[in-house]
Amino acid sequence: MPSLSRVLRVVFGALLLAAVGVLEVSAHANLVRSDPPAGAVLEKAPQAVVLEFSEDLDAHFSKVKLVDAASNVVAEGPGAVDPAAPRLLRLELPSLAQGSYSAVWQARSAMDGHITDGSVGFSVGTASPNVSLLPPPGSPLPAQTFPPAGDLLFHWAGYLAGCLPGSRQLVLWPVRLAAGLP
Ligand SMILES: [Cu+2]
Repeated sequence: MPSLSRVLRVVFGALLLAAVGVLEVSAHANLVRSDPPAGAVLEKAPQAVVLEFSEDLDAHFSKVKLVDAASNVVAEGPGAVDPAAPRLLRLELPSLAQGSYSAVWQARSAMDGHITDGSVGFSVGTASPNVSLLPPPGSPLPAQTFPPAGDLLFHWAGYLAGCLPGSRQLVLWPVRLAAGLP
């Protein structure tokens, strides 16, 4: 039977992995807000899409385009990151006909270079029958859902191994703990 201290070590190692994983996810440029908001049905066509992220963007590798319900590109982008507010990515729009649209974005964190992507759907006029691009009401934004645990661990290990000097020991530490090694 495994000793209590061995069990505690395994639990502690797992908690450490989870905690660092959460910190790492929060270090991505995640979408926190948009104008128009996801799923909005607007009477009046917006003149721009503004996306707000959880951290500063790398202006050279962050982009957004607008597509209609048939996936035709309506505004090519790439949009612009405001130097005075580097968490904002803005796309100026042509005048939009009634229908459903999706702002498809890709953001690169200026902090750690990680890339995130997603889309924000909205409609102009009455909600069109072709609403497949819109998330159902109440559903979480893709950017706000938690990535699969496997991704998380891989990402976390890669981040530590790649970004931090001397991090190999830190990466292996929970594993060694769990195995009961010194
Ligand atoms: Cu990251």
